[in-house]
Amino acid sequence: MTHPDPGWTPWPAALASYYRAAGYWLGQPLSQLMVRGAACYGDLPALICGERHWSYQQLAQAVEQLAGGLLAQGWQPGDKVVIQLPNRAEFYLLFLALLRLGIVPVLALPAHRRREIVSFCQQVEAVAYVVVDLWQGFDYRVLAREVQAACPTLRQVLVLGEAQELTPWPGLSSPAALPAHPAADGLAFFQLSGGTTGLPKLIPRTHDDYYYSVRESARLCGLTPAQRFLCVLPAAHNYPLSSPGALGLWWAGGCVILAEGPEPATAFELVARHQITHLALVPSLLQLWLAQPHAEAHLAGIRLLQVGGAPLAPTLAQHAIQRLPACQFQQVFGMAEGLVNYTRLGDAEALLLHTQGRPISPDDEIVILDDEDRPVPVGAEGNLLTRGPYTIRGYFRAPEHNALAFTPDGFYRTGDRVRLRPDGYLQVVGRSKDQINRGGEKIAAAELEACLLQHSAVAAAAALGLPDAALGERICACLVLKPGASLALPALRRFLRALGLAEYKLPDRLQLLERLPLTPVGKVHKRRLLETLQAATVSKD
Ligand code: OOB
Repeated sequence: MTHPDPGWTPWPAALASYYRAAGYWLGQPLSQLMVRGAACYGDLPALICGERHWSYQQLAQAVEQLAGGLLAQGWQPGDKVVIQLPNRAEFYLLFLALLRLGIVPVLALPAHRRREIVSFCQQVEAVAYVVVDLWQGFDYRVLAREVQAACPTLRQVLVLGEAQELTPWPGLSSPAALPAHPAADGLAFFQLSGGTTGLPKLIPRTHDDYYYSVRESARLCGLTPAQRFLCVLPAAHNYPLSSPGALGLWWAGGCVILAEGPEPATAFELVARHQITHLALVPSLLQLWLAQPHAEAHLAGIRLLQVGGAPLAPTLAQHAIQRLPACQFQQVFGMAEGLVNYTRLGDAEALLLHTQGRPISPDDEIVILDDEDRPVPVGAEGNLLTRGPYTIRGYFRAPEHNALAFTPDGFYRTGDRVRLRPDGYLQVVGRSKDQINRGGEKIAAAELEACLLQHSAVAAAAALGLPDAALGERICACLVLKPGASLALPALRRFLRALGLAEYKLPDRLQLLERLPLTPVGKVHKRRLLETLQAATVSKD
């Protein structure tokens, strides 16, 4: 019998056996996390969302019942479903129920819009799309109708809240008829890549690989049932989901408290009300939070403060360590494709300030190469490549891109420029990939450029990340207009919004130019462009 191409690349059999023999892959699906949670931690608090509370026992039961409800609606193991929910308990309930059923979710972010969602639905041939009715002034049902019109495979749009003519959130059903847990070496769900290409790529994660990263992250972060984690970043993102994130907390017996967003006033209130001990922030949020009046009083109960997702200035790290002396500070340098690095609890201050930690696993293979793929001397700067027990071997259904993003022997080209110190710690010094990191949110320059070029006034376009004191980087659209055409930033943003591009990808600044500088091979010379813009800004100041 021939098997249809699953669209994703498993690890070679010999390596898979090794990861199993080494105890990294336990052969348990992620859905066991809740079964184990109920057995080990029963009545301890597991999840709080607004006024609603779940113990481990209750959460496990709610997941099983929701899974029953989904089955009753005709959802089946192997189906692919795009889920886009804000930080509400239903996100976790649904995610865990889908894992339990072997239904494969794509974890979209609330900020995504038509362009991204249609692309996800089409790539996986999703049979369902799950949204909230309204959130932050945006009506996801309107988006859902547009998505439905563009995606013939979608049979159902499930709505949390007022469903109108769409399908309401399923009732809970007896779990008696649930199928067996899914196979641990199979596809569990899709994370999203920050991307470097015109369309966002999907990251296939298996139960075995993800569960390993969750357990080890929880262990090396010293998590215990006493830990109370406030999730302020989008819950679907790899960092607050698994590094160690909500899943790590549930492995360790702690409690996850959901915040709908990262605004300091609401977050501080939740920190106090729920005696939060653990936070995972991006550097721009850390800076914003520390700048609030009485920040150290609000954060005095925090025992573990993680910062990652974007470059962190050592001065800001030092500031945090000084102002929160009772707290363990940790840098996290990770990627949805797999590899996650942490500084370790108890590391010397120099390591906490000046490195982005070291990998989770002794079998995370790290290679630093120059631009000709030759190894650099120890401690020298180069391109980070990695391979290991929880780093993917290829994006979903993307053979051409995979040939560029992975070496023939399976190393992932992260696009990050780093130094590997003799002690195994990494320092991120920059990136070679054409991506903008705006406060931890990743924007593929090529995707934005493809959208810019669709505007009738635009002859040539380049998207750049300009250094920014608050966000790390801001997006600048550098455009050459067609003769006689004119375009201003508000109109450009409106145009891109109408194309269905997520708000965080819209340019913060528009720079009109006579021409774009080119490299000898005719590509836009982004480094030169950046230098020109920075020089112009400095001379204006
Ligand atoms: C996390 O994951 P992604 O997939 O949103 O972004 C990954 C990229 C990295 O390749 C790197 O360019 C950048 O984000 N990055 C950092 C960083 N952490 C991530 N750059 C400098 N310093 C850091 N500490 O961002 C992510 C996933 C899991 C855990 C933490 C972050």
